[in-house]
Amino acid sequence: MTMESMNMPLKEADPEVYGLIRQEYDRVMGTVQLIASENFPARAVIEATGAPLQHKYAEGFPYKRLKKNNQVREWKKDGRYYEGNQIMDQIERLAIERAQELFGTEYACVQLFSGAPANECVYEAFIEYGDHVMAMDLANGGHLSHGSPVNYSGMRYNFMHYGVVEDTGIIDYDKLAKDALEHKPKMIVAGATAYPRIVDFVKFREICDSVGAELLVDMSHFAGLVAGKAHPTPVGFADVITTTTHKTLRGPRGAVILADEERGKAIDRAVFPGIQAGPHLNEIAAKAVCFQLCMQPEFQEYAQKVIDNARFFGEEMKKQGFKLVSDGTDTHLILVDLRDRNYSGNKGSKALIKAGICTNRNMVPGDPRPPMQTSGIRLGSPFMTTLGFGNDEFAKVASWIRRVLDDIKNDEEIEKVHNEIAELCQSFPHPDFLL
Ligand code: DSN
Repeated sequence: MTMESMNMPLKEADPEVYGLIRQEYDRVMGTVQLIASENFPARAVIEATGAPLQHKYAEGFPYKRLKKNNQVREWKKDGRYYEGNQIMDQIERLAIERAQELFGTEYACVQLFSGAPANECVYEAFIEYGDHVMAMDLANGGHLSHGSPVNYSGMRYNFMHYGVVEDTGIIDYDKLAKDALEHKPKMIVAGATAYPRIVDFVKFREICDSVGAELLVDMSHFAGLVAGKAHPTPVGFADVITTTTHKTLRGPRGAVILADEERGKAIDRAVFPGIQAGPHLNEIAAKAVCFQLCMQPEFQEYAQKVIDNARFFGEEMKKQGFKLVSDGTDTHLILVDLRDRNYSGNKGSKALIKAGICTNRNMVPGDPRPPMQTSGIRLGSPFMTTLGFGNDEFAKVASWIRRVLDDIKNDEEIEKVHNEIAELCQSFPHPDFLL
């Protein structure tokens, strides 16, 4: 490699990687993206993520906590361990202040690399190893970082899991309240990755108060719907909130933690020096851009459209003969129960991707199959809503899914569906941001 190659554009410096990025763009462009946790970011977010801010180390925060009880942030004091962060301080401050304004909280930490470390930092800040915690069961829609035995959270803390009432697919709040009295958790985690209904934050608060537990809401999936005022907010009920920024928020990959000022100090300490080191300032800049875009009126229209599309899509799926967990959705995602078929969610999602429909297999409540097989498929509306899909298109998608899943070995039919999808996708191109 010559020194000149260091100054070449990607296309010339590394045609192999450039070619793969181009191929990924083409893959996404020619198929229907229904993975509920994925989205296409705004152009300005992509630009900020790729901005030349990656040279700088900026351990610490753009403030110091100097006042009484070390709680109030002094923005003018140097809180970094490296010199030369005057501009980075301004970028991070913008991201923090915009996150606080967008969600209406006193405190935000914007340095989190992703959702799982965000949850890790919250546990580190507020509970001790071995403490009792409660969270949604993975098979009922929870997340690995909510105490799965194969995850750090389940290895360090004593988790008890709650689930849904199998018939209704709704969280079993009565059992949760009863189990909480018995388990005496220090913390209860609300929020999930495959729960199609609105979480009742009032009930969670009451249950936490009844046992003196902290309430952590992980709103990674529905944060964009909250930001767009199309979904109730956990602010005012939760003690701490975590969210990723790349799902319904349409921001860069990463996460934030939201809380009140009082809890901020412990969160700061858990993030740095506790768990993370040098923050990624390019991603923080992109988060600032994302929060600004989420405050625009058109983002509220988008968030409502995501929900309207998911609801309509769910009804169409039912018309096509599918059973949905909880019989529908209030949010951006749908969980299809395939237990009435003679194949797994894995087989179903593999047949769908052959036809150009990208989904993920997912456990359903009471699932007899293991996680690599599952008896369900999770579908989401955010990505295709971003690209302009409405009722007509989601009705077509439901009918394509039926044609594929009614006969998953019929390659001729799968090919026909694939061609129809490729034709429709041409009318909904992704903006091509690759230089
Ligand atoms: N949050 C997961 C998902 O919902 O796909 C990934 O960690």
